[in-house]
Amino acid sequence: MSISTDEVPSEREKRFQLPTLLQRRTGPMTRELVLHPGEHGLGMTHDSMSADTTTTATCGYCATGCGLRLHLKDGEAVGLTPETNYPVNLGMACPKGWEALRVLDSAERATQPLLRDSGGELTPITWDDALTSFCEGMKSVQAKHGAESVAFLSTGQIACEEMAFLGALARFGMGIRHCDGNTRQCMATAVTAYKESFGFDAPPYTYDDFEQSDCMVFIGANPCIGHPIMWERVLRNPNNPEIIVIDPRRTETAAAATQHLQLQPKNDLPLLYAIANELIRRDYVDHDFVQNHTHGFESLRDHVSTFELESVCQNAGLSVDAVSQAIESIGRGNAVSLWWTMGVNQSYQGTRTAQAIINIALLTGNIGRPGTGANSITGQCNAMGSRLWSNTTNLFGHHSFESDADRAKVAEALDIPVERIPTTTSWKYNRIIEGIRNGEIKGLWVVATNPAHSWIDQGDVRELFDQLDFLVVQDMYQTTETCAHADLILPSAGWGEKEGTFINSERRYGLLKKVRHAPGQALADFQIFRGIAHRWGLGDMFAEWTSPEAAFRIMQRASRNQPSDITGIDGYEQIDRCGGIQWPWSQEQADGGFEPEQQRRLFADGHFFHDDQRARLIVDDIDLMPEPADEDFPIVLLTGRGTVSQWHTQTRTRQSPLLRSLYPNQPYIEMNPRDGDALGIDHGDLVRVQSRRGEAEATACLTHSVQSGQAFMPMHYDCTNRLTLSHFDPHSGQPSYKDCAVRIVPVLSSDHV
Ligand SMILES: Nc1nc2c(c(=O)[nH]1)N[C@H]1C(S)=C(S)[C@@H](COP(=O)(O)OP(=O)(O)OC[C@H]3O[C@@H](n4cnc5c(=O)[nH]c(N)nc54)[C@H](O)[C@@H]3O)O[C@H]1N2
Ligand SMILES: Nc1nc2c(c(=O)[nH]1)N[C@H]1C(S)=C(S)[C@@H](COP(=O)(O)OP(=O)(O)OC[C@H]3O[C@@H](n4cnc5c(=O)[nH]c(N)nc54)[C@H](O)[C@@H]3O)O[C@H]1N2
Ligand code: SF4
Ligand SMILES: [Mo]
Repeated sequence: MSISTDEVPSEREKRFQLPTLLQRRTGPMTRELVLHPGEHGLGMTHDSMSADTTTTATCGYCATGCGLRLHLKDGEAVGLTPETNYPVNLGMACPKGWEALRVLDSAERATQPLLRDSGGELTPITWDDALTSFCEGMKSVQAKHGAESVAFLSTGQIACEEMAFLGALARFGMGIRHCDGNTRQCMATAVTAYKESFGFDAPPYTYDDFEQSDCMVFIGANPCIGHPIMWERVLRNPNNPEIIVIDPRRTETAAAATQHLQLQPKNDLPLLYAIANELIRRDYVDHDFVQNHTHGFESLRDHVSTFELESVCQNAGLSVDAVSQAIESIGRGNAVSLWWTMGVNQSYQGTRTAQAIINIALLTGNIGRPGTGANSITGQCNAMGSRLWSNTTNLFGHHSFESDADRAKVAEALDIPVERIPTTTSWKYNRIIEGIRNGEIKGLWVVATNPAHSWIDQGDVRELFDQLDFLVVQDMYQTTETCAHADLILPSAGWGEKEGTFINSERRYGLLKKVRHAPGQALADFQIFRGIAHRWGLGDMFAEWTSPEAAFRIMQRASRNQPSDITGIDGYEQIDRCGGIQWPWSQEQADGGFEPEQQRRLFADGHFFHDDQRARLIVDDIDLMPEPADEDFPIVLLTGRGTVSQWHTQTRTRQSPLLRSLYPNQPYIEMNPRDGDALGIDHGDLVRVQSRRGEAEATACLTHSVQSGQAFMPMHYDCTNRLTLSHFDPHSGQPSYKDCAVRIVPVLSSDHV
């Protein structure tokens, strides 16, 4: 097969660029605000534009999944505005969304395949040679070290269809045994917690819940920065809700809340157990719900009875009155929703902490009704897609590799021999890294993630990549920290340059559209996988995977009878017409010509996905922080998101001059003024941050938002993970990025020549 780099839009592509289907949901065009061609961005002049030159697509950054209206000229997007009719964002977008087109035009884009030559230089080659190099390189590693010596690391930032293709190609076709995604760094804890508690990885909520609660609890979540449009939905809540934030920092979200429990880091689990204990003691339990729909109440009650409020508050650095007030708000609320993100997931006891949150929702019957739920907020635009379709730790479509029936079902849906499907799950991310370290993994394929910046405790990660026989990096940009170590770089199209679906945080499939030609010879990941399948000799096996929508139909077949069943979706056109479609939407639900409602939540009937339909109340013992502050390293380092305008390792956001102007371009560390005084550090001073593993230079930012004895560094600068400590949640394998001990010393100007 040859790959055409000069992609002529297919008939169907053209159809999706045409407005007719897409305009049905839009309001009067006079309300449309658009930008002059070439002037997309914030603060530009607005003008009206005719209806037949726009289309909509889902944003490609965070899991909020905002709808963006793209303004086209000759089929190419020249500007964008937030979509007013999309049920997610209702006409709002954050700066990253507004600048989504701008970052596509950059000298850092990977525009042709590059192969490292014998002199160590990355040299341009043709796609034909790149496919040959890829297949010969990987096959020779497998021949020398065994089929299992090749692994891949993927992402929550490519389309579902691409994830599905990669997972099926690698595991069923190429015999790759070990693979994982950056979602391990992000959502693994929520997945494990939900699976154990509910019987399936099923975030139950819909965004309307933000507007329907009368009490909302945010635990380890800073939506003002990480999910600003979700926060806008909170602000639209007409019930004057209690907003309780549990976070060791006084974040933007905490400052806007009605109650802030500013606990000492990693005290969440005892605190949540103490809250559960008090809810039981004060009889705020929904006894009918607990009796009819849960399992494990007695053991939960006995377990939490030992978490007495006074002592827990003392250890957590909280006042009993403040926690008591929060308990009353939760207990008395009619519609209480609990939301968590990385402050919980990225913790060495994250799974049990997430389940302690779920327990509170179940105990108080706050699930399945408007404004309720135990709700994990997802990070990346398609982390939810990765959870269902990446074929890494779960079998295609969230099935089980270990189950004979599941393997047979997936084999039939994909029309492949069942023997092709492995019978065990893959190693987790940290074990793959360990496998490189001890020589078990010799070939690595990295797709749409940048581990040489984002993986915990960088230590020798970059050296490890150099030890590999063959490292392939498939990315939009050729300047990432991981690309610097690649033997082969495969240039990819990005958001806006290809099609497929993303699943947002509330389980909504939204569409990704091709509204730009990718630069140079860059190709959609889907096409790259197709090229590899053919060159590897697997053309017949993947004959049906001709386009993303063809792949979507295969995925639909595999989804049948799963809680995430999507057999009722007619196709991409219906997803577009309906403002996205939340799973499940099964054939059964659609029968009779029904269209999905725009806001649907799970568990309205109190039936969970375990065989007995009951949710599990799960409790466990408390673990201690493995590296607490001590005399040598007296400060606990927290890490996370810094600003709305920075995305992760900044490969994308740094391409926009506007976004760059909205955030500090150099690493900084937030520390308490009292610690600054004690250490002789002023606001703006350069400091050296040292942990037992490495050091970083950063500008000191003295602020009361962090407590004395703690400091905060954003993850967007590659020095941050030189400090972090490799430790993981034992159940989910998720890295615990937000707790390690450091010391901070001033850098004297004489140190710098
Ligand atoms: N602008 C922007 N938005 C993003 C991203 C981005 O890079 N930039 N990334 C996206 C992704 S992939 C993700 S996963 C989400 C993450 O979104 P969030 O999870 O909201 O972001 P973080 O800043 O990583 O962590 C949240 C909070 O956890 C707190 N925390 C640290 N330790 C503890 C603790 O022990 N207990 C408690 N209760 N809290 C603690 C931190 O102080 C921080 O305020 O954001 C998404 N949105
Ligand atoms: N210390 C610390 N470290 C952390 C965290 C933390 O809170 N603290 N958070 C963790 C979390 S939650 C996450 S999600 C990770 C994120 O970590 P990464 O996944 O490493 O970060 P990104 O910068 O999003 O990397 C995505 C890469 O994919 C490329 N890309 C984008 N779109 C496409 C596409 O369509 N195709 C292809 N082929 N490439 C594409 C981008 O250019 C970029 O290089 O970081 C983790 N690391
Ligand atoms: S909130 Fe998230 S999905 Fe919405 S525009 Fe911003 S980055 Fe995109
Ligand atoms: Mo994430």
